[in-house]
Amino acid sequence: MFKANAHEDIDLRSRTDPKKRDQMQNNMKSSSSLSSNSEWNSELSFRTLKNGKCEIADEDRFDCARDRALSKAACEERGCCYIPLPQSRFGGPPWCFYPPSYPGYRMGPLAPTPRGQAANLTRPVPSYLPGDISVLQMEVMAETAGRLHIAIRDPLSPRYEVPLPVDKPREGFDVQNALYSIEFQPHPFGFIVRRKSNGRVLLNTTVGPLLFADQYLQLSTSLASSVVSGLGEHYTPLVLDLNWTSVTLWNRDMAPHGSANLYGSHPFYLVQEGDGQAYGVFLLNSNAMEVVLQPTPALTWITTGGILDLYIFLGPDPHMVIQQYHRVIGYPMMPPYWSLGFHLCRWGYTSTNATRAVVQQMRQAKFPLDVQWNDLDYADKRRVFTFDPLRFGDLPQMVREFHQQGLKYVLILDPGISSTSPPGTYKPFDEGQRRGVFIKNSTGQTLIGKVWPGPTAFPDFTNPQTRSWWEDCIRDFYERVPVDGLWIDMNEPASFVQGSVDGCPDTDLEKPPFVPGVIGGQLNSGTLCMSSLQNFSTHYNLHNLYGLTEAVATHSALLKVRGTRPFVLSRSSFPGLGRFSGHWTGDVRSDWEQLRYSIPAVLLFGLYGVPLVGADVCGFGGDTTEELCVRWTQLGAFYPFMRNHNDRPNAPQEPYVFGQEAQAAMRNATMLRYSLLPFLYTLFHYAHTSAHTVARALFVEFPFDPHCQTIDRQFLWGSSLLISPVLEQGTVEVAAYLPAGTWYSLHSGQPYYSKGQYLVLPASLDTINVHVREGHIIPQQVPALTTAVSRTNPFLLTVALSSEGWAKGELFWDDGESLDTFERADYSRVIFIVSPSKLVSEPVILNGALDGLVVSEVRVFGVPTPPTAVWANGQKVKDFTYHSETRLFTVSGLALPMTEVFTVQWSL
Ligand code: MIG
Repeated sequence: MFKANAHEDIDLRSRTDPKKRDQMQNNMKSSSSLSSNSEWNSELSFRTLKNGKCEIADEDRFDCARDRALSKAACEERGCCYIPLPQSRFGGPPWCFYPPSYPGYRMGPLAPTPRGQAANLTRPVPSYLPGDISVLQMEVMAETAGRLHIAIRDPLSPRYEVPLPVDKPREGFDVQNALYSIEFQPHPFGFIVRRKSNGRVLLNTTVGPLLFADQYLQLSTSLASSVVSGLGEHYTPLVLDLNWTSVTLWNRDMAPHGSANLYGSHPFYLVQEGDGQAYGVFLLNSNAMEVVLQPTPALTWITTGGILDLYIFLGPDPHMVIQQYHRVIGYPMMPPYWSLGFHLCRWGYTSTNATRAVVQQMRQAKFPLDVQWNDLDYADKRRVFTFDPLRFGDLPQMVREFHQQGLKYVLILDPGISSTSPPGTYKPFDEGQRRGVFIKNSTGQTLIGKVWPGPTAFPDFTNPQTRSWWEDCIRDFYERVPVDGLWIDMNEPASFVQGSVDGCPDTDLEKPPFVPGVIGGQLNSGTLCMSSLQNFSTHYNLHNLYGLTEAVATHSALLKVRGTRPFVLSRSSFPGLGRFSGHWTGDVRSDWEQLRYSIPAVLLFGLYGVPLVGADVCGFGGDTTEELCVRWTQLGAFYPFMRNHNDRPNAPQEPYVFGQEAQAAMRNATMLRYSLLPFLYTLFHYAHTSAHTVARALFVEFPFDPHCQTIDRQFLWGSSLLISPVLEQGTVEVAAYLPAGTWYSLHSGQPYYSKGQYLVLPASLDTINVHVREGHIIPQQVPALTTAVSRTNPFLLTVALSSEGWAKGELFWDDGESLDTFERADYSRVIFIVSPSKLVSEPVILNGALDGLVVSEVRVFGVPTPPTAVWANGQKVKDFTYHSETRLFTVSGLALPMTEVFTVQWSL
């Protein structure tokens, strides 16, 4: 069965003729048997003779010694095969691996449950793991046609389960329509999930044994192809490397690099099957985990606690997989309009006057700026909910000034609450202690770690008391400093001491029998003791949820205190974060490689349901260069979230510090973003209501184009704008892949007719290549230096005609900040349609916010011959131009109210 699957995979990916394919298949088989018969090890042939069961292809080996290194004797004691290979012990196929049919659980009969069917899994002999659990219950729930849910629990003593409010299946689903089928292998237990339409195996867990011990749960499965994305947060390309690698999911304050576990955990992967179809798998588990990837292709989940709670999404296309996943974890929030503008921050704006000066220079240099930020500098002795009386004494006044200028203001909020101020002088701590809101150590005292203010206590956001105390803290502060949003940093949570200032007890929670490959080597490195106590469970179980729970509390507090759409930006993340918060990718370095990897990072967070995401523009760590900062600003103009942010010691990188040419390039890019905000906002509306992606990987939009599978140096906004940035130093052209069809330069209207091919496009320092897809209309607005102003400016419509002369587009519009405008139908929606030679604009819903706004200009790309006359609402228009070189037709000087149906017509 496993072989059949591998064969199928080749079948799909190679697109070769069947004969060649068979040859490849044979080659594959023979090459693997060659390597396992190689002459260098005589012991090997001995074992193979003695025990034919160990003769399996190298890439099919599943590691029997993942928990610790084993000698040959110890390996064989486990009943596993030990066959060394010439590679080093690290990387490459394991030497100690399970033979096929390695003893495991035995499955009992299936019986109906209220949610599906369940069976007991029992093993007569415990596994080699301490704390083995020999009786399990598996429940299989066919939840929707595209979603299968399989949970494996301990029926005798309930274990920790992630307290995430997941979507309940709707009733009335007819199993006949399921896209999947499931088969069981009763002994040793395993299951196989197939795509019903073509029989393709999507999961096959019989490839390795199921292990289920108190602190070690393991499940292996085949993959339907090698094109796998997800399992973040890591510094990776869009498609993972399956060549005997592993990724660790454990939230950690760590600058993005190498294979390190970073700030967030997303136990979700999406597989492109190679024929346009895709599926996804979500393991709802928050414990420290490692996922082993091997070229079979296959993966092995190993988690250190909780239960195995798997969701399988059948798509059948990538977009539907994402939508099915987001249905479970929650669709993303609708961000306030202003949060799509330009944000400026740095660590080291050391006073209100320094901050004011930055804003003033931005204004003088005529750069758009919507949101000014302050980092830790504002806080008195670095304690949150205070401000420095000397350097930030007039902070409330400064924020009011910013508001008068149409700006918003955000500041940083760390979770650590200083614990060493004299009693009676720091209310957040005193009050927090009184209300019992902090995480306790294993003996019940407030756990003290160390962060920026020195010794600190950590709020336990799983405690309802904590959430109301947090709201009170935010309200008290807001009454003095009316912030527009909050930036929640260090919420992995990060601590500068290991575990606590008093260390941690020596227990199995601190030092589990298996520790995934975490930075620092121990789970409590750079964070709290695993044995510390939260309301819901131990920190051991809840660690990966800390940032999410803080985001929930912060979102809810802002909502109550301000009454408008909250803006929260969180560093740490877990599935579901996007319902409450955006994300930035942390402490990226100012270099070209980090610029390049910011694209897959942004695209992956789209898969994870956090569309409001971006990297620090121009880089956070180290000095940027002018050229890098220009290119980064051009790319950053197309991050869904755009913030320039810098670390304390570095050369300044506000756009106005650079030479005139660089400034002009940055200004152009940012202005271009501002002109596109109506379109971006409409995309966010569809993310919020339909789980569409905003910054979109090409494979999601063009699943049938095999070239798009791995592209992550370019991306789309929605389905119609293709962004192809320069990512290398000293380069003034870019090799851009254009999927088949006509694409028009957003700048000039120049058409490119692509068969689905790479084109080398000029990209001088003042340009970012952006192309509009044929058949689409992009709503734009005359840009301004703030969204407060740009939102009132005239609209522009950019029309990219299909070869038959058609195009369509739309606009979602509301006041940009009220709560639940869509849910309350307090919004407008306008549809634009071009049939040959005629644009019609039709408001389908009109509830305010569009009053007084007009369309002033229509640009039509791909008009084959010069129009001779133009009418708007039947009236002749004089103000139009046509460029025969580019086939760009522009009608200007219009003032067509957005609230009314209008037409623009031209004769050819
Ligand atoms: O230990 O607040 O990622 O954006 O400027 C560093 C200071 C703490 C890390 C954040 C960074 C922020 C910095 N913070």
